Amino acid sequence: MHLTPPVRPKVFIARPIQQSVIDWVAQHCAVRVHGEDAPMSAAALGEAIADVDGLMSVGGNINEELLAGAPKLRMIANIGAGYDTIDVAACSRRRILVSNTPDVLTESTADMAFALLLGASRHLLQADGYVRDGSWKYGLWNLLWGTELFDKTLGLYGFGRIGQAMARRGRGFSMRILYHSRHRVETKLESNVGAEFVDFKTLLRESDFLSLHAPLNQESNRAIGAAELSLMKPGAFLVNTARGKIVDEEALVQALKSGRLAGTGLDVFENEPQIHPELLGMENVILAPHIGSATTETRLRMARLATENLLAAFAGRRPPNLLNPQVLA
Ligand code: 8YV
Repeated sequence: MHLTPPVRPKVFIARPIQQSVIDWVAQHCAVRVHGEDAPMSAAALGEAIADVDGLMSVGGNINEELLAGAPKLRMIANIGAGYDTIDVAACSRRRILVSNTPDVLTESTADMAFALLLGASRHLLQADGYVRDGSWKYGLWNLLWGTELFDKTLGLYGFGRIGQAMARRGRGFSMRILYHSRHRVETKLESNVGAEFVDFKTLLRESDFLSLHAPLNQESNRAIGAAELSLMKPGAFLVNTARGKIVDEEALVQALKSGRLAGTGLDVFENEPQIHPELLGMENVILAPHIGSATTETRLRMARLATENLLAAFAGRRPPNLLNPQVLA
Protein backbone atom coordinates (compact mmCIF):
# COMPACT_ATOMS: atom_id res chain seq x y z
CA MET A 1 0.00 0.00 0.00
CA HIS A 2 1.28 3.49 -0.74
CA LEU A 3 0.54 4.84 2.71
CA THR A 4 3.36 5.18 5.16
CA PRO A 5 1.30 4.90 8.29
CA PRO A 6 2.02 7.77 10.66
CA VAL A 7 2.71 6.59 14.19
CA ARG A 8 -0.45 8.11 15.55
CA PRO A 9 -2.41 9.73 12.78
CA LYS A 10 -4.15 13.00 13.45
CA VAL A 11 -7.83 12.84 12.63
CA PHE A 12 -10.49 15.52 12.50
CA ILE A 13 -14.12 14.47 12.95
CA ALA A 14 -16.38 17.09 11.44
CA ARG A 15 -19.42 16.49 13.68
CA PRO A 16 -19.97 15.43 17.28
CA ILE A 17 -20.76 11.81 16.40
CA GLN A 18 -21.49 9.13 18.99
CA GLN A 19 -19.00 9.22 21.88
CA SER A 20 -18.45 5.46 21.71
CA VAL A 21 -17.23 5.86 18.13
CA ILE A 22 -15.06 8.87 18.94
CA ASP A 23 -13.50 6.78 21.73
CA TRP A 24 -12.81 3.99 19.27
CA VAL A 25 -11.07 6.35 16.85
CA ALA A 26 -9.15 7.86 19.76
CA GLN A 27 -7.68 4.47 20.65
CA HIS A 28 -5.73 4.62 17.40
CA CYS A 29 -5.51 8.27 16.44
CA ALA A 30 -5.06 11.72 17.89
CA VAL A 31 -8.59 13.02 17.53
CA ARG A 32 -10.15 16.44 17.36
CA VAL A 33 -13.90 16.80 17.02
CA HIS A 34 -15.96 19.72 15.78
CA GLY A 35 -18.15 20.23 18.84
CA GLU A 36 -21.18 21.65 17.08
CA ASP A 37 -23.67 19.63 15.04
CA ALA A 38 -23.61 22.15 12.22
CA PRO A 39 -21.69 22.47 8.97
CA MET A 40 -18.41 24.36 9.17
CA SER A 41 -17.52 27.22 6.89
CA ALA A 42 -14.94 26.38 4.24
CA ALA A 43 -12.42 28.54 6.08
CA ALA A 44 -13.03 26.86 9.44
CA LEU A 45 -12.86 23.37 7.93
CA GLY A 46 -9.72 24.32 6.03
CA GLU A 47 -8.08 25.45 9.25
CA ALA A 48 -9.22 22.34 11.11
CA ILE A 49 -7.71 19.94 8.58
CA ALA A 50 -4.53 21.88 7.78
CA ASP A 51 -2.35 19.43 9.72
CA VAL A 52 -4.39 16.22 9.82
CA ASP A 53 -3.82 12.81 8.22
CA GLY A 54 -7.45 11.81 8.26
CA LEU A 55 -10.87 13.44 8.03
CA MET A 56 -14.22 11.96 8.99
CA SER A 57 -16.63 14.12 7.03
CA VAL A 58 -20.40 14.39 7.08
CA GLY A 59 -21.13 15.72 3.62
CA GLY A 60 -19.71 19.21 3.11
CA ASN A 61 -17.99 20.63 0.11
CA ILE A 62 -14.61 18.94 -0.23
CA ASN A 63 -12.93 20.48 -3.23
CA GLU A 64 -9.54 21.18 -4.74
CA GLU A 65 -9.12 24.42 -2.84
CA LEU A 66 -9.79 22.79 0.52
CA LEU A 67 -7.46 19.89 -0.26
CA ALA A 68 -4.69 22.27 -1.26
CA GLY A 69 -4.60 23.51 2.30
CA ALA A 70 -4.32 20.02 3.79
CA PRO A 71 -1.01 18.65 2.51
CA LYS A 72 -0.83 15.75 4.99
CA LEU A 73 -4.36 14.47 4.34
CA ARG A 74 -4.34 10.81 3.29
CA MET A 75 -7.81 9.52 4.07
CA ILE A 76 -11.34 10.94 3.98
CA ALA A 77 -13.95 8.67 5.54
CA ASN A 78 -17.30 10.18 4.67
CA ILE A 79 -20.13 9.31 7.05
CA GLY A 80 -22.83 8.98 4.40
CA ALA A 81 -23.49 6.99 1.26
CA GLY A 82 -23.75 9.88 -1.20
CA TYR A 83 -20.50 11.62 -2.04
CA ASP A 84 -21.61 14.14 -4.64
CA THR A 85 -20.14 17.00 -2.58
CA ILE A 86 -16.68 15.42 -2.56
CA ASP A 87 -14.39 15.93 -5.52
CA VAL A 88 -13.15 12.34 -5.57
CA ALA A 89 -11.06 12.93 -8.71
CA ALA A 90 -9.22 15.77 -6.98
CA CYS A 91 -8.62 13.49 -3.97
CA SER A 92 -7.26 10.77 -6.26
CA ARG A 93 -4.85 13.23 -7.88
CA ARG A 94 -3.49 13.95 -4.42
CA ARG A 95 -3.47 10.26 -3.56
CA ILE A 96 -6.04 10.76 -0.83
CA LEU A 97 -8.24 7.72 -0.21
CA VAL A 98 -11.99 8.34 0.03
CA SER A 99 -14.63 6.02 1.45
CA ASN A 100 -18.38 6.19 2.07
CA THR A 101 -20.93 4.19 4.07
CA PRO A 102 -23.27 2.31 1.72
CA ASP A 103 -25.50 -0.63 2.75
CA VAL A 104 -25.91 0.32 6.39
CA LEU A 105 -28.52 2.98 5.64
CA THR A 106 -30.50 1.11 3.02
CA GLU A 107 -33.45 0.02 5.13
CA SER A 108 -33.84 3.24 7.10
CA THR A 109 -33.83 5.33 3.91
CA ALA A 110 -36.37 3.04 2.24
CA ASP A 111 -38.49 3.26 5.40
CA MET A 112 -38.43 7.02 5.12
CA ALA A 113 -39.36 6.97 1.44
CA PHE A 114 -42.26 4.66 2.18
CA ALA A 115 -43.34 6.79 5.13
CA LEU A 116 -43.43 9.85 2.84
CA LEU A 117 -45.35 7.90 0.22
CA LEU A 118 -47.98 6.74 2.70
CA GLY A 119 -48.06 10.06 4.49
CA ALA A 120 -48.67 11.98 1.28
CA SER A 121 -51.22 9.55 -0.16
CA ARG A 122 -53.27 9.40 3.07
CA HIS A 123 -53.05 13.11 4.01
CA LEU A 124 -51.47 12.24 7.34
CA LEU A 125 -50.33 15.77 8.13
CA GLN A 126 -53.77 17.27 7.45
CA ALA A 127 -55.38 14.48 9.47
CA ASP A 128 -53.13 15.23 12.40
CA GLY A 129 -53.81 18.97 12.12
CA TYR A 130 -57.55 18.37 11.88
CA VAL A 131 -57.57 16.48 15.18
CA ARG A 132 -55.23 18.86 16.99
CA ASP A 133 -57.02 22.06 16.00
CA GLY A 134 -60.37 20.76 17.25
CA SER A 135 -62.01 20.48 13.80
CA TRP A 136 -63.11 16.89 14.54
CA LYS A 137 -66.64 17.42 15.88
CA TYR A 138 -68.29 14.38 14.33
CA GLY A 139 -67.55 11.70 11.78
CA LEU A 140 -67.75 12.84 8.18
CA TRP A 141 -68.33 10.53 5.25
CA ASN A 142 -66.29 12.67 2.96
CA LEU A 143 -63.22 13.54 4.96
CA LEU A 144 -59.60 13.45 3.79
CA TRP A 145 -60.08 10.78 1.15
CA GLY A 146 -56.71 9.50 0.09
CA THR A 147 -55.28 7.26 -2.58
CA GLU A 148 -54.58 3.62 -1.79
CA LEU A 149 -51.46 1.75 -2.73
CA PHE A 150 -53.06 -1.63 -3.40
CA ASP A 151 -52.72 -2.66 -7.06
CA LYS A 152 -51.04 0.62 -7.99
CA THR A 153 -47.75 1.03 -9.80
CA LEU A 154 -44.67 2.04 -7.86
CA GLY A 155 -41.99 3.44 -10.16
CA LEU A 156 -38.40 3.52 -9.00
CA TYR A 157 -35.87 5.83 -10.58
CA GLY A 158 -32.58 4.22 -9.57
CA PHE A 159 -32.41 0.60 -8.56
CA GLY A 160 -29.43 0.18 -6.29
CA ARG A 161 -29.74 -1.10 -2.76
CA ILE A 162 -32.25 1.50 -1.61
CA GLY A 163 -34.37 1.22 -4.75
CA GLN A 164 -34.50 -2.54 -4.29
CA ALA A 165 -35.43 -2.18 -0.62
CA MET A 166 -38.22 0.12 -1.71
CA ALA A 167 -39.39 -2.46 -4.25
CA ARG A 168 -39.66 -5.07 -1.50
CA ARG A 169 -41.80 -2.68 0.54
CA GLY A 170 -44.00 -1.99 -2.45
CA ARG A 171 -44.48 -5.71 -3.06
CA GLY A 172 -45.58 -6.05 0.54
CA PHE A 173 -48.37 -3.60 -0.29
CA SER A 174 -49.34 -5.56 -3.44
CA MET A 175 -47.99 -2.93 -5.80
CA ARG A 176 -46.70 -3.46 -9.31
CA ILE A 177 -43.04 -2.45 -9.42
CA LEU A 178 -41.32 -0.78 -12.37
CA TYR A 179 -37.81 0.56 -12.35
CA HIS A 180 -35.44 2.48 -14.51
CA SER A 181 -31.74 2.84 -13.84
CA ARG A 182 -28.48 3.24 -15.68
CA HIS A 183 -27.80 -0.47 -15.41
CA ARG A 184 -30.41 -3.11 -15.68
CA VAL A 185 -29.94 -5.69 -12.90
CA GLU A 186 -29.81 -9.44 -13.49
CA THR A 187 -33.12 -11.01 -14.41
CA LYS A 188 -32.84 -13.30 -11.40
CA LEU A 189 -32.72 -10.32 -9.09
CA GLU A 190 -35.60 -8.68 -10.97
CA SER A 191 -37.75 -11.74 -10.47
CA ASN A 192 -36.71 -12.14 -6.82
CA VAL A 193 -37.77 -8.60 -6.09
CA GLY A 194 -40.67 -8.69 -8.53
CA ALA A 195 -39.59 -5.61 -10.47
CA GLU A 196 -39.72 -4.90 -14.19
CA PHE A 197 -37.16 -2.79 -16.05
CA VAL A 198 -38.67 -0.11 -18.29
CA ASP A 199 -37.35 2.89 -20.20
CA PHE A 200 -37.49 6.27 -18.49
CA LYS A 201 -40.57 7.55 -20.35
CA THR A 202 -42.54 4.40 -19.59
CA LEU A 203 -41.60 4.75 -15.95
CA LEU A 204 -42.93 8.31 -15.92
CA ARG A 205 -46.11 7.44 -17.82
CA GLU A 206 -47.07 4.36 -15.84
CA SER A 207 -46.17 5.16 -12.25
CA ASP A 208 -48.88 6.10 -9.78
CA PHE A 209 -46.08 6.69 -7.27
CA LEU A 210 -42.61 7.62 -8.42
CA SER A 211 -39.81 7.34 -5.90
CA LEU A 212 -36.27 8.54 -6.60
CA HIS A 213 -33.28 6.47 -5.55
CA ALA A 214 -30.45 7.45 -7.89
CA PRO A 215 -27.18 9.07 -6.89
CA LEU A 216 -26.71 12.64 -8.05
CA ASN A 217 -24.55 12.68 -11.16
CA GLN A 218 -24.55 14.29 -14.59
CA GLU A 219 -27.28 12.00 -15.82
CA SER A 220 -29.61 12.33 -12.85
CA ASN A 221 -29.09 16.07 -12.34
CA ARG A 222 -32.52 17.64 -12.97
CA ALA A 223 -33.71 14.40 -14.55
CA ILE A 224 -37.22 15.27 -13.37
CA GLY A 225 -38.15 18.60 -14.94
CA ALA A 226 -41.25 20.11 -16.50
CA ALA A 227 -41.15 17.80 -19.55
CA GLU A 228 -40.86 14.67 -17.42
CA LEU A 229 -43.54 15.79 -14.96
CA SER A 230 -45.89 16.44 -17.87
CA LEU A 231 -45.59 12.78 -18.84
CA MET A 232 -46.68 11.58 -15.42
CA LYS A 233 -50.19 10.39 -14.72
CA PRO A 234 -52.53 13.07 -13.48
CA GLY A 235 -52.89 12.40 -9.77
CA ALA A 236 -49.51 10.69 -9.38
CA PHE A 237 -47.25 11.18 -6.36
CA LEU A 238 -43.53 11.91 -6.28
CA VAL A 239 -41.23 10.96 -3.41
CA ASN A 240 -37.62 12.10 -3.15
CA THR A 241 -35.21 10.82 -0.51
CA ALA A 242 -32.20 10.79 -2.86
CA ARG A 243 -30.87 14.22 -3.78
CA GLY A 244 -32.82 17.43 -4.28
CA LYS A 245 -31.01 18.38 -7.47
CA ILE A 246 -32.54 15.41 -9.30
CA VAL A 247 -35.78 17.40 -9.41
CA ASP A 248 -36.38 20.84 -10.87
CA GLU A 249 -38.14 22.24 -7.81
CA GLU A 250 -39.86 25.08 -9.67
CA ALA A 251 -41.31 22.59 -12.17
CA LEU A 252 -42.45 20.40 -9.29
CA VAL A 253 -44.26 23.34 -7.70
CA GLN A 254 -46.04 24.02 -11.00
CA ALA A 255 -47.02 20.34 -11.36
CA LEU A 256 -48.50 20.36 -7.85
CA LYS A 257 -50.33 23.63 -8.48
CA SER A 258 -51.82 22.42 -11.74
CA GLY A 259 -52.96 19.18 -10.13
CA ARG A 260 -50.82 17.08 -12.45
CA LEU A 261 -49.29 15.65 -9.29
CA ALA A 262 -51.61 14.87 -6.38
CA GLY A 263 -48.87 15.19 -3.82
CA THR A 264 -45.24 14.83 -2.95
CA GLY A 265 -43.05 13.77 -0.08
CA LEU A 266 -39.62 15.37 0.03
CA ASP A 267 -36.69 14.68 2.32
CA VAL A 268 -34.17 16.47 0.09
CA PHE A 269 -34.25 19.79 -1.76
CA GLU A 270 -32.57 21.53 -4.61
CA ASN A 271 -30.86 24.11 -2.40
CA GLU A 272 -31.38 22.64 1.02
CA PRO A 273 -31.93 23.81 3.67
CA GLN A 274 -33.62 26.47 1.57
CA ILE A 275 -37.04 25.35 0.41
CA HIS A 276 -39.05 26.73 -2.47
CA PRO A 277 -41.40 29.15 -0.64
CA GLU A 278 -44.50 27.86 -2.41
CA LEU A 279 -43.86 24.31 -1.19
CA LEU A 280 -44.11 25.58 2.37
CA GLY A 281 -47.67 26.74 1.79
CA MET A 282 -48.97 23.62 0.07
CA GLU A 283 -51.15 21.08 1.84
CA ASN A 284 -50.45 18.13 -0.41
CA VAL A 285 -46.76 18.18 0.42
CA ILE A 286 -44.80 16.54 3.23
CA LEU A 287 -41.40 18.06 3.93
CA ALA A 288 -38.62 16.51 5.99
CA PRO A 289 -35.14 17.86 6.81
CA HIS A 290 -32.96 15.22 5.09
CA ILE A 291 -33.46 12.56 7.74
CA GLY A 292 -33.69 9.45 5.53
CA SER A 293 -30.89 7.69 7.36
CA ALA A 294 -31.67 9.19 10.74
CA THR A 295 -32.43 6.24 12.97
CA THR A 296 -30.48 5.41 16.10
CA GLU A 297 -29.44 2.08 14.63
CA THR A 298 -28.37 3.38 11.24
CA ARG A 299 -26.52 6.44 12.44
CA LEU A 300 -24.44 4.23 14.71
CA ARG A 301 -23.72 1.79 11.88
CA MET A 302 -22.72 4.70 9.62
CA ALA A 303 -20.29 6.14 12.16
CA ARG A 304 -18.83 2.70 12.85
CA LEU A 305 -18.43 1.83 9.19
CA ALA A 306 -16.69 5.12 8.49
CA THR A 307 -14.35 4.34 11.38
CA GLU A 308 -13.61 0.88 9.97
CA ASN A 309 -12.67 2.50 6.70
CA LEU A 310 -10.50 5.12 8.36
CA LEU A 311 -8.65 2.69 10.59
CA ALA A 312 -8.15 0.22 7.75
CA ALA A 313 -6.38 2.89 5.74
CA PHE A 314 -4.07 3.81 8.60
CA ALA A 315 -3.37 0.15 9.32
CA GLY A 316 -2.21 -0.30 5.73
CA ARG A 317 -5.29 -2.30 4.75
CA ARG A 318 -7.69 -1.53 1.93
CA PRO A 319 -10.74 0.30 3.30
CA PRO A 320 -13.84 -1.83 2.68
CA ASN A 321 -15.77 0.99 1.00
CA LEU A 322 -12.96 2.62 -0.90
CA LEU A 323 -14.24 4.88 -3.70
CA ASN A 324 -10.95 5.46 -5.49
CA PRO A 325 -9.05 2.14 -5.49
CA GLN A 326 -6.83 3.40 -8.29
CA VAL A 327 -4.95 5.39 -5.66
CA LEU A 328 -3.66 2.11 -4.26
CA ALA A 329 -2.68 0.70 -7.66
C1 8YV B 1 -26.63 12.10 4.89
C2 8YV B 1 -27.24 10.88 2.97
O1 8YV B 1 -25.45 12.03 4.23
O2 8YV B 1 -25.84 9.02 3.14
C3 8YV B 1 -26.30 9.89 2.44
O3 8YV B 1 -26.03 9.98 1.23
O4 8YV B 1 -27.81 11.64 2.28
C4 8YV B 1 -27.49 10.97 4.42
O5 8YV B 1 -27.25 9.78 5.06
C5 8YV B 1 -26.36 12.01 6.32
O6 8YV B 1 -27.46 12.55 6.91
C6 8YV B 1 -25.15 12.77 6.67
O7 8YV B 1 -25.26 14.08 6.20
